[in-house]
Amino acid sequence: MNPETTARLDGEARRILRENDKGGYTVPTKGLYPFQWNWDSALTALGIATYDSDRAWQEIEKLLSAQWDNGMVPHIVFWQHEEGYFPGPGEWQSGHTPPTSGITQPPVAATVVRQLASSMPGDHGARVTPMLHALDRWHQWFADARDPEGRGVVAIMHPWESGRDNLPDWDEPLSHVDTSNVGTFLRRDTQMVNEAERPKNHDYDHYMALVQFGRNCQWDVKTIADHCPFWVAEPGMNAILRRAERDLVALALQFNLPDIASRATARLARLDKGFNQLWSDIAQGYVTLDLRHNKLDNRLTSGSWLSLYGGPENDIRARAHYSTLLEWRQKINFAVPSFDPNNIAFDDIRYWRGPVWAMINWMIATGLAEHGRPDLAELVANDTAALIEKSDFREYFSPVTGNGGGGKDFSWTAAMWLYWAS
Ligand code: 9YW
Repeated sequence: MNPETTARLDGEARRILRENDKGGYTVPTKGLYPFQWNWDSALTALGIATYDSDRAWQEIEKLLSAQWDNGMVPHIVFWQHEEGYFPGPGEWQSGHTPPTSGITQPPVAATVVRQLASSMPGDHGARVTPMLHALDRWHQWFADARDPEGRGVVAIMHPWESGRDNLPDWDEPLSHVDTSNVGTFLRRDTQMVNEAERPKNHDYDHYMALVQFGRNCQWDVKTIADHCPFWVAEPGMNAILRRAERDLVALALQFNLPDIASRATARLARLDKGFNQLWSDIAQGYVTLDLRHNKLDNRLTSGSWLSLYGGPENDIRARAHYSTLLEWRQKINFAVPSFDPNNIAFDDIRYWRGPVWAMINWMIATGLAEHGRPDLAELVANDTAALIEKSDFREYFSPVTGNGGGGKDFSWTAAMWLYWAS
């Protein structure tokens, strides 16, 4: 990329992050997502850190300040009132101050804290120590609330919890969710973004039925684990948690917190072992397991590549990942699609049914580089940069045409540009 283009995109990315800054936290994008989202915020901190380290730390501190008493860090924090988003605090009824949603999101924060602490000069002990206590409680919540049987994989109780809303993997597990009582509601997202780029109304009926389920049991984790009709373990969430535990162990040792290090080590051992339950011989990769119906979905998604980000992988399986990744790349023009481009359910522009997401690409590339494949990591980084150059800082991109989709001026796309892809 020529230096003028890089400089122009750097300036644009910083402008977006500043404009999306609400004071202590950054919204994913104005209009469509006007609150603090959990993993958006943590990943955005990586971009902010390239020009303002203090502000980057604040992003994580603000997110963790909304932690629930039971340890969960919620997926959305509604710091201020905004009419334009559905479902808002009135639908979630979390009973929490500040108002929040009732579910969590992939726990990237520990990984981000480790990146920040290692990349910025100085002793971060005073700032990082309280964060590590909060992260330990959150990770413990995953173990207790989302894997009460101790089988070594954590479940999600809602597609939104995975951060990958309308992945085809949820279609079958969601078909068991009764939507007859959801009533009518007004979606706001399709008033702002082309309908063809968003989940369908049928999906939203199911999303709202699960919100209703959670609300009816007051988000009680035992009732959810025992009875929620959607209870699914998927490789993206589990790989991200494994990495987060690994990073928490390293941070706890570095900052001399042996109790946290030993708890995180024990949780990590269980997760590393349990992850194997998501392996599919048919798909030659890690796939979604419907825990309620004990059924593996033998289709690969971008979450499947995150196993390399989650931790060390054996050579045979790692080689299977590399060859499938290259095979996918030959089918489409930009890596890495969020769903298998060979599959009938692939849709290059509909949200998580095909499009490329910059922050997932960063995680995939990180895993590839750590497994001795800097060539593949570079391919993923170059494709990400090419997409941004072609279509600006959109929420996501078509792997076929390179066109952007969803929201514009998106924080985590801007952050990934500044931190990694530029
Ligand atoms: C929701 C904000 C969020 C992301 C998710 C994405 C979408 C909707 O937007 O979710 O309500 O959570 O799928 O990953 O965090 O950008």
